[in-house]
Amino acid sequence: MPEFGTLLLEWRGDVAVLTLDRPESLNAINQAMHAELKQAFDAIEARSELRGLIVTGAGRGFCAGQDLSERKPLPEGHKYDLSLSIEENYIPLITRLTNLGCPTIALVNGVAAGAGASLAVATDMIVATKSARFILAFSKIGLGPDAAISFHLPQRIGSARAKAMMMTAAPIDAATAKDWGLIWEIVPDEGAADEVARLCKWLNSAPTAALRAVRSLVDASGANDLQAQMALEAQTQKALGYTEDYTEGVSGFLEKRAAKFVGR
Ligand code: T3D
Repeated sequence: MPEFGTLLLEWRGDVAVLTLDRPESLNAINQAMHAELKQAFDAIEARSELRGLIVTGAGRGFCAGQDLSERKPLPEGHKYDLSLSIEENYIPLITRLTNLGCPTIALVNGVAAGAGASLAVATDMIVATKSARFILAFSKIGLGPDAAISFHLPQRIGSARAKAMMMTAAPIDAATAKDWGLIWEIVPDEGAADEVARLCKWLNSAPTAALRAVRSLVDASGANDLQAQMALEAQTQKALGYTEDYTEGVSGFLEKRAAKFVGR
């Protein structure tokens, strides 16, 4: 298991728990964290049995986005080319997260701002603590949205709310985020660790291939027409029908006992 300075990566069974660990800056992503995120994803993707990923933050924040102390104004006549960092860091990060062969969950334990909010919204499911806030802070520093938030957010909450969130950078609290369908569940502030344990237990005993199919189907539905989507559902059920978990799930039902899924 690699040792990191800006992250913690631990395994709970076959579930990876990735904790952003720069609490003094609300887990803002600096160059060191970008590099370690790449190594962490190398380790996660290399795992032979992978049944889930939970991303969370240390301290009172989830992630405050790009570390702005690395974007101090340059001498006269010089400017940053921000596309370099986005292409080098954020696009690979979001691509790897959304392509992972297991369900992904963000446990948003505090403020999620800028690309930190983008990271959370790119997961399959968000659970947030009561005092969590989502702030699309980009416009506050004269930037537009990035790290795929302009793709994911309108899908989650509709374009009117997404545009207003991105234009105003107004903080959205957990209750409003739940009301808008951005997050699945709210847990007490002091309950984040228990929630990670509960989610790990669920993911370690879930039919992983079936959950992965949910993401693939829902993601494909935006581009498919009805017939194409139903055809994809049929092909997906064909593949799932061959899994050990389907045989076990039906056996469990018929024998009136809880199914013991192995994730295959
Ligand atoms: O550049 C590129 O590569 C392009 C890609 C850009 C992607 C982006 O993410 S752009 C958006 C960057 N993020 C922000 O603009 C958010 C900046 N932070 C804030 O607006 C506020 O900190 C929060 C609303 C998130 C939280 O406010 P609050 O009052 O709860 O906490 P605070 O006091 O502002 O922050 C606590 C500490 O964290 C503070 O340090 P200090 O004063 O105690 O030494 C603060 O400076 C630090 N911090 C917070 N966010 C960042 C940060 N340090 C560096 N970078 C940050 N993004």
